[in-house]
Amino acid sequence: MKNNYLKGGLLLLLSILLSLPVLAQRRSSLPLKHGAHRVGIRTDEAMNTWRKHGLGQFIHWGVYAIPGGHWNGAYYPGAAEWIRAWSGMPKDAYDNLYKEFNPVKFDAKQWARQAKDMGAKYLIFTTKHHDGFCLWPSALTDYTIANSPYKRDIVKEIVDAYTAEGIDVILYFSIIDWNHKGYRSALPKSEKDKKEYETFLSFTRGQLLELVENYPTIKGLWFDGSWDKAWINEPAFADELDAELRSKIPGLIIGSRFRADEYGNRGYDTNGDLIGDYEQSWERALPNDISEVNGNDWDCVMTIPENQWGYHSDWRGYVKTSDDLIEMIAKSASMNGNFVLNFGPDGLGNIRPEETKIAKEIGEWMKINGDAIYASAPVEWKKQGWGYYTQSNGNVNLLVFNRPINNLLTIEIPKDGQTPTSAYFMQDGKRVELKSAGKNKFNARLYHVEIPKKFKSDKPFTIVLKMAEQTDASPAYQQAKT
Ligand code: FHN
Repeated sequence: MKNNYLKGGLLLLLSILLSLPVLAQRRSSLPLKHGAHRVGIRTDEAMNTWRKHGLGQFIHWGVYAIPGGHWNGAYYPGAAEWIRAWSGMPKDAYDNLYKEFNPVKFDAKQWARQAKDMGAKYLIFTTKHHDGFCLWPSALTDYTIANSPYKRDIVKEIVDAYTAEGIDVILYFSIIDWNHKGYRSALPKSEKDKKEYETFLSFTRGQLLELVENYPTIKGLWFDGSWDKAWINEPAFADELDAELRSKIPGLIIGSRFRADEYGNRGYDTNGDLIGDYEQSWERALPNDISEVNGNDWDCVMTIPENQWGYHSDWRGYVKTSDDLIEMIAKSASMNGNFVLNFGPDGLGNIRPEETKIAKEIGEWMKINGDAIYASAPVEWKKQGWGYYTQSNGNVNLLVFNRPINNLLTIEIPKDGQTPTSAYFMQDGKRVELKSAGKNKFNARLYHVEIPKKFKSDKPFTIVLKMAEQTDASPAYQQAKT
């Protein structure tokens, strides 16, 4: 098969390289009951599909979108979805907001179309944030969409609309629930406290079972708010629930933020192994280098302003541009991660114009350059200042963000690496000159790809390197010669 050698060879090398740091960073090998149940990445179909997504959309939506970061004319400087925790807003007023939640402009199909146009392959959707308000008609509490003027099952509409567009859905669920009487943040102290917390645990289990049973097409659960001492102190409960949820949907994906081991270690267990299917700690930050991901699958969840997830009508500070975000998408892909961009629709169900503009610009770029992102894998060549490498379809992609003044993209290939044979622009297939530039003192082979002077682009662009093919006949031919 075409370029199978490059693909197979590099993937094999990659899987060896990716498994090494995991082993290297193991701290101990204590027998743990509730630690990681697997060392190394999951290689089943569901996870292989997730790994290829490249780009996802996050949506934070709930009653916090009504105040949109303001109360009684005062500006809340924190993340809008946390406004209930602010002394400037009475809790009662917040807890009654659901009586006004009537997002008449909400159109799940339109949101899904926009996400598809942006190039998102999966969605993470908040079913319940820390305030406890449920966007599905949970039978276990009255604090749900069913008791708002809107009434409709928003989670169902979202799951159906996105699934129909071919976008996988993962449901976000906050363990923290400020609305439930039994919820505790600190360790329950008295017997009464403990009993109440038990009601909370069984409520949490019941709600999660509702989600997997009501929406069986979902691909995963994305947990948040799992840092409370009370929750960390329940490793057996969380571990059993984890298994129970997985038994309901084959292939269900659960990241590293759900549970802790019996020593209270979250994310990575006491032995240093990742708990869950992928690393979930890359929030509003990207690794600098692939060595920082420890060979694990990972995704990065990112806000457009510095730290606003839910709708805040007044974004202050630096707001990322589509160029900033596109670079993050490329950087994530170059380190084998998915990039997930957050949207915070307003209280009526409108996606704000700034987000729509960004979605459009990202989508335009992904339409041209998406082959370098989706289903791509990292390339173990030395990083260069002009941008990022990925490999896909047997080719190596050069994602150019910083065009050099001399128009020469330098490539350094390790002495036993594959040889590039030609180069062309991904956008139109036009050939670009590829020249050998000798070797450096480490014996790495140098190449220059020359960007034509007349080529103009105000967006990052991709140059594809065709690699020398190893045909099935070559080994036999070589044997015949000797
Ligand atoms: O507290 C939340 C925050 O509001 C937001 O939902 C993010 C998304 O990853 N998670 C928590 C902070 O880690």
